[in-house]
Amino acid sequence: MINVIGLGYIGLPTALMMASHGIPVVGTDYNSMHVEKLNEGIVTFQEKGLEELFNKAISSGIRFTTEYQVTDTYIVSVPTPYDKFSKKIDPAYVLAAVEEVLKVCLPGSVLIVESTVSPGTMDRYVRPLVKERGFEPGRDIHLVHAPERIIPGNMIYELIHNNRTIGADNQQIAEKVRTYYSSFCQGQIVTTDIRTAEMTKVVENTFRAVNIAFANELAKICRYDNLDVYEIIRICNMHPRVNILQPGPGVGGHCISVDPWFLVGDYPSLAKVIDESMKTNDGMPDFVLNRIHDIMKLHGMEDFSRIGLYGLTYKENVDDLRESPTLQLLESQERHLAKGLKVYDPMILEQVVPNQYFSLQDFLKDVDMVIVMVKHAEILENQELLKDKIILDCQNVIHLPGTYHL
Ligand code: SAJ
Repeated sequence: MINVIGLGYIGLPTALMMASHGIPVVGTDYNSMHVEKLNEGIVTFQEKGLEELFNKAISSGIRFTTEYQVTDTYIVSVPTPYDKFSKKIDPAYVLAAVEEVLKVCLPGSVLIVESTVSPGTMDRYVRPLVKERGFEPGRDIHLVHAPERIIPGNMIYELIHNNRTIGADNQQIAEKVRTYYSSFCQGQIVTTDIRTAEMTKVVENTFRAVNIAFANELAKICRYDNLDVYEIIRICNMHPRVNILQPGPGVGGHCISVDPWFLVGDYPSLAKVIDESMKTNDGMPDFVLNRIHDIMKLHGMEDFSRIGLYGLTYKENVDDLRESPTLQLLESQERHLAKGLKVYDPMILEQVVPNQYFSLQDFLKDVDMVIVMVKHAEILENQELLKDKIILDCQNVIHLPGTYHL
């Protein structure tokens, strides 16, 4: 039986996937309300295909509890926040989970950490903790790092089809862990050592962050000279070896906006391109705020009270708010002692910020200018509703005449 610890965005789909492929699974989470909901049959976040998978896993016998289970295999997928000042990872949740596992696990257990960790975390924090508690890694407990790669919005498909990496201290354990993942994963499963596995995960997200930063920088350069960045990217991408990503109002989510900082934190004098890229991405919400200000001046608008931000989530068609550019923009606005921007997001049904609306119609009634921060399907399908508004489209998805861009 596998005990999956942490039933969030990664742990829950992983647990459900394994359970519905014939592996006995118990899911553990310290949040009792969360566990209660799951036990009542309610999925805790929205994701394409998740509910169906949930029902399948329930009929296969998955259970949810707040208790750690006595067993021989654990998958830890708890959050790994980072310290905004030092840029270093905070492994506290991972270490707390490992401590709890050590209290109940059977001799010779396999402890798989799926949480994204900064390179070296397993050696620097997890291994010493295990030894401190009197366990010998490689004998009493086997440590593994098996980072996930699934993208919110297409998690279920990617869980099945993406290639995966398993980092272990020896091949025998790596092969054992491979059998669990290959129960559902149709991609290639590469085995390597733990430090390499840790580094690959962070490097993958850094690659994307740096490439998004390049697109964002182009947007700034093109704005300065009044050129159409989207047309330039479109033409450049016709070159067989060029593939530029899209500029946007900022980079959110718990991965691309966080993981690259681990490299900056650990290698400050070496990770220069990464450092600048992260600063470029983090500067985008302020760049949007400046654009709003410029457009307000053009239209003689003096305060923010009839300006609305469309979209609160970190990207389209998910209900995930982590590190969202809109939240960053609102924070920045507050720091400048300006307030009043109105906000609406069809995916967010609870109030998370002031001046938040819960119906597109009500929101549009109260604003003259709309900033499209997130390209949710709703706005793509209803763009004619914006036809009398001043529009700043940060996603290049609105085709109405007079629309402003980044
Ligand atoms: N974004 C842009 N321009 C682009 C693409 C994205 O501004 O051209 C923005 C998005 O709007 C969003 C942010 O970047 O705010 C990140 O979104 P994303 O969809 O690129 O990535 P995530 O964070 O949802 O998922 C990433 C994925 N990593 C990579 O693509 C390398 C996913 O595969 C990982 O599993 C996930 O991080 C993770 O958990 O690490």
